[in-house]
Amino acid sequence: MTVTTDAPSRPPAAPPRAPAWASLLTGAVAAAVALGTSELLAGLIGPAPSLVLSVGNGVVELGAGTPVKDVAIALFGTGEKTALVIGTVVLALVFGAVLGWVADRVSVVAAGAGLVAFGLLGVVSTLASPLDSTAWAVVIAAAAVAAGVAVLVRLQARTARLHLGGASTAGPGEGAAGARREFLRIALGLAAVGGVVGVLGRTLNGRSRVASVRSTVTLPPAATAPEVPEAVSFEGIDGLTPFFTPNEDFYRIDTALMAPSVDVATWSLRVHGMVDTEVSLTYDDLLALEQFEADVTIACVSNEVGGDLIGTARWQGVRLADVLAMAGVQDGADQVVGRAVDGWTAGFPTEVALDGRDAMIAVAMNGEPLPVEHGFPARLIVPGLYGYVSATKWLQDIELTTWEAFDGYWVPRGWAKEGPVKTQSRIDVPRRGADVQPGRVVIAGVAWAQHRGVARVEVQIDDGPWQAAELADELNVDTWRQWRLEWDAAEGDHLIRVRATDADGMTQSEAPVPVAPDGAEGYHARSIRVA
Ligand SMILES: Nc1nc2c(c(=O)[nH]1)N[C@H]1C(S)=C(S)[C@@H](COP(=O)(O)O)O[C@H]1N2
Ligand SMILES: [Mo]
Repeated sequence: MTVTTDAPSRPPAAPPRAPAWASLLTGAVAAAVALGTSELLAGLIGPAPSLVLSVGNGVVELGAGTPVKDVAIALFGTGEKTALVIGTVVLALVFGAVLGWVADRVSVVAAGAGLVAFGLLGVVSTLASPLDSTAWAVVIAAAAVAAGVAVLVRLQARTARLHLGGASTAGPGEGAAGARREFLRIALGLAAVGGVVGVLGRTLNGRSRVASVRSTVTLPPAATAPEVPEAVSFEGIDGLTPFFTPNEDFYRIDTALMAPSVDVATWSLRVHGMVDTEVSLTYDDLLALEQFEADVTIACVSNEVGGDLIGTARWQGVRLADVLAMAGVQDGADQVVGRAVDGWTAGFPTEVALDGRDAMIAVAMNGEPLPVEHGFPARLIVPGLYGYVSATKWLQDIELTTWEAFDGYWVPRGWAKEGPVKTQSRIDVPRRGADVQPGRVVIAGVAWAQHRGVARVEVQIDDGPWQAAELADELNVDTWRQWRLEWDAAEGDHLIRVRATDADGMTQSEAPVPVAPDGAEGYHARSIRVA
């Protein structure tokens, strides 16, 4: 039996359809060019919303608003941000592919409308963001959609020829192959242009500019700098968390998909609300005020038992109390609200700012101007409180108000209004899955009870008694303490548990409690096999 590929006798039917793969590829390439265009324009214009970031931000905003409170904050770790951006790009390409199919099977107009809708989604997503200029968002989305539509129309015209190629002069096989090769060359070429232009846009964007300004900042010397005795750290315990967390390893949590780029030339910090005189400080003003340094361990309320959303840094800055005194806090102003350039807010009791603890407007972290991700040019650090109620990064505004008059960003989203850090302890070594040999084994980790201080850490192995661990020296009540215990390990499976007691005599509670609404509770445990 012979199979004919092109029956000459068949009557001419509806216009030939492009193969599905070509339709899908056409749409995906159109989407890639649109995304690339938007990234490039956003990069050229400066800190302006690209389609990817706007749509991604919309997703973040939706996520933050859901009743799934436990996941909400956890979503904003650095890794998840990359995942979110990649996810947005992949979804956009898939959506584009569908539009390519629509263009060939339904109508090009319908497909074009789909691209316009995606652009509109980007614009709508920027509406809620005070950082993004809506005008620029419209310009960028319009240009991106136009580029996408142009590519879609031009490539789509070629997908028809792909089919015609089969009936052309040189014989069925060769004509089709030639047309296919040419189509692929153009489509993939355009996709590559979209990708290159997109990456270029990303590198051009404002963040690299703020980073270069940041590198020219000279920090003023601090009037007071604490001594750090060596005995705050144990020597030679491989895997034990270092006392100071290097900036590059410091956890990052925030709702910003891209860290805001703040131009220190135009930035100022405003102190207002229930004050006698409004104060406005430029970056230079802030650096000219008396500087001090403080070592503080900050933690995220969404840190799970045993988690690593916690770190210790040497912060430099101005006492918050000094700046509040310049403004003159009025009676009844019992809440301090920090507001970031992107509109994020956090509020805490005024009392906490004035009770003598090292609450500060920080400008430096571990001897460097604040890294962009950690709030450049200025942020709040309040020892003893979780970050979500206190540690406003990219700070631009401090408002004195009443406790009832305002709720910070996370409060209406289901998190507690007050966020004192809970006493916790963590096992660092032996590491999970480590191969432990019988004999002398060092168990070690860190414990924290900010602004109260850690008084005791105890370790339990299997059903044995709670044994007192050795504590490294305390630097101050606002920093964590390392602890260790030597153990003569016997072969077999073991469970190690740890618990800390703060200087008020309160031992952390054993019953597990989830992170929402005000921080996890429970003992960190690790099971290990000794063999
Ligand atoms: N502007 C802004 N500041 C913010 C946040 C945010 O989402 N936006 N998140 C807060 C939270 S929840 C925490 S735990 C700390 C984390 O600070 P880090 O990223 O420097 O570790 O920043 C706080 N400051
Ligand atoms: Mo947090």
